[in-house]
This record gives sequence, structure tokens and C-alpha cells, in this order.
Amino acid sequence: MRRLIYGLVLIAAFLMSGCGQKAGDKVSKIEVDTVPPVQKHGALQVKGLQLCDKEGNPVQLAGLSTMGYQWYGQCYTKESITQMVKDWHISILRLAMYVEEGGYNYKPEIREEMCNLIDICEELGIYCIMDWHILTPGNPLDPRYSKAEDFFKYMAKRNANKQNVLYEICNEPNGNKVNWDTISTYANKIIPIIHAAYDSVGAPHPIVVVGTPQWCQLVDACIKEGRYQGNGKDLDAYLPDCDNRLKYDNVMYSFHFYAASHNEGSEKDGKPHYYDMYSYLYDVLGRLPVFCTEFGCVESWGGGDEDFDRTDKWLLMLSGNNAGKQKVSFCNWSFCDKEETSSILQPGSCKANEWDKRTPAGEYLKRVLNVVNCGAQDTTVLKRSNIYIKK
Ligand code: IDC
Repeated sequence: MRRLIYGLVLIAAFLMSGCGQKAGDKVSKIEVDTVPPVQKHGALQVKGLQLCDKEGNPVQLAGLSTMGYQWYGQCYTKESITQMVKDWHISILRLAMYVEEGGYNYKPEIREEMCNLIDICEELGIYCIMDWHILTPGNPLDPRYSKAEDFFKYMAKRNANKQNVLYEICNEPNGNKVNWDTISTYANKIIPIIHAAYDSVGAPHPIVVVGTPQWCQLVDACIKEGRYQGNGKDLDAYLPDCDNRLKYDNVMYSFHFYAASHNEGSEKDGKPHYYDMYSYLYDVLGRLPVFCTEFGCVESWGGGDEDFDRTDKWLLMLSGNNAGKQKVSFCNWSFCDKEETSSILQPGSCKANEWDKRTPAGEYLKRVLNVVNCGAQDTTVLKRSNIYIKK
């Protein structure tokens, strides 16, 4: 009888939990963890360089980003997100709400869709990022983004009592004139609006992730004088330090990479032709709290060949192989079935409600999530031979 009860408890644990299941071959298992991430970690906070749980213990969240759900709303249902939690083991889902590109400015109803998705994540016990997905134009202060203040006021008021919501106030600032001054002027307008809503109910300030220049590649622009898009091809060029960090608690700076485009850089005619981004980020992670809200295994336009070895290198760096031994949380682009190599699902999957028809990127990601979030042993991903060694 006792064995029967024990067996039933174990089965229930498997069904309830994100972790505790196999992602595929060559995987040995693992811990059974029945507690959903939000119940486990509670209200998040930043301590020094590190994202932490309510007690101050380091936390690394790992999950997926939606595609623009103004286009692919059919991919994001209670059923699909449940599968991503129970079977793919995500602890966080980024909700990419484009503002231009046919998004919020054209379909204001996608704000309510975001609310619905936030509630689904809450119910499932995972974190979510509310992503104000600016892209073109790249200036967060552009008049086309003037609804930001109202949007965040509404959303912060609505969600101030939830522990699972993070705010990403601008996706990828870009353009030669968009520097840290531009971004911090914007952040200094939006963050107090968010905080006011939390203060009014006595809730701790949520995590706010702030975009950085050049599509979130120049993540240290707040501490390096003259760091802006187009100021040279060499990230090692000397720039004086400064301190223009945002003066609020629980702020993180956003970094994005696409492994087939952003890597050890290249030279042309004996000169740096493109940045060595590994060496750069390795050091930055000793200086600023960073959240990788978006990355791809492919080229920066969302297509091209996958480069899993280089993705390994980046993800190992994010998992602690860096100057600050920082554990950086990350979301993969993208949880979608669009016919492009960055998608984790095969074309047609969403319409057919098939949430496990994996593309090569999907296969890789599912394994990575099982390793990072559940401690699975899987030698096919995050290979130690791909670790970055700083010269
Ligand atoms: C891309 C999508 C692509 C879509 C395009 C719209 O993958 O299908 O047509 O946006 O402009 C980003 C952006 C993200 C991009 C993604 C891939 O945040 O919106 O999505 N990417 O190009 N930054 C770097 C890469």
C-alpha cells in the first residue's frame, strides 16, 4: 500500500511539474521538482550584478520569446503555453508586443491579449516579460511610441499585485542618433510610472529591463563614455568610464545575440571588421546586471543556418562563464511556427495544435531548457568543448 501511494505521489509530481521528464535520447534524469518557478522564487530582485529570488539567492530563468503575436496569435493559447511549461520546461515567457510593424498602434486590442497571456503564465506559475517591442524606428522617444506612458500606467496598475511580471520597456533601440542619453531620458519617464503603481499597493518594485543601443548589443553604454552605434568596429577601443546607470532598484540591462552573426568578430585588411562580442560581453558581465531577453541560434535577421556551437558558447557564458560569474537569464527567439530557421516549431504546427513538432532550433532549445531548468545531463548541448576562454 505504501509503495502504491509513493508511486502515485511520484506520478502526480511528474504531471504537475515543469521538470522531471525526458527531452529525448542520451538524457539521464534528474530531479523531480514539483514547485512552479514563481512559487519557488517569489518576487524577484536584483542584488549587485545578479537576478535573485525573494530571499536573495541567485536565479537564472530560461525560456522562450513569442513572435509578434499581432501576426501569430494562434500560437499562444492556454494549451500551447501549458505544453511549453510542462514539457519544454520554460520558467519564463517573453510576450513580444510590437508597437509598429502592424502591432499595438494598429491593433490596440493586443494589449488585452497580453493581459490574457500574463494571466495564463500566472496560473501556470511561470514568469513573463511584458515586451514593448520597438524595432523600426529605433528611437524609444519617437512620437510613434507616444502611447508608452499610458500603456505602462495601465499595465503596472493592473499587474502590481502579481509576482510573475517583468517589464521590458523598450526592445531594441537602434540608429546612429539613439544613444544612452536618449534611452535614459525615456527610461526616466517610464520607470517612475511603473514604480508609482507598485508603491500605491505597497508591492516591491518589479524587475525592469532596459534596452541598450545597437539592437541591445552595446549593453555597457551607461558606463562607457561615447559608446553608441556606429562609433567604430572595435569594442576594445579605449573609452573612458562614466556612471550613467539608472538610479532605481531592480533595473537590468538587456543584451541580445544571434549566434550566427555575433561571435568572435572578424578582421579585414588587418583591422577589426566586426566586433569580438564574446570578449566584450565576458567583461561587461562583471560590471552590470544583464538580462538576455532575446537570442537566436541563427543569423540576426531570424533566418540562415543555425550555429549551435556558437550558441553553446554564448549560453555557457550566460550561465556563469564570465567576469562576474553572473547567471544571466535568457529567452529564445522564437516560440513560433513561421517558416524561418529561428522558429522552434515546424510550419503549420500552431494551426494543427501540435506543440512538439520541433525544428532543429527547437530540438536544441528543448534540450537546453531541460539542462538549465531541470539539471538534466545531456551531452549533446552546451558542450564543454565549446566553452569560451578569454584571451
Ligand atoms: C523578426 C522576425 C521576422 C519578422 C521581423 C519583422 O523574426 O519574421 O519579419 O522581425 O521586422 C530582432 C528583433 C525581432 C526580429 C529578430 C529576427 O527583436 O523583432 O524578428 N531580431 O530578425 N533583433 C535581432 C533579431
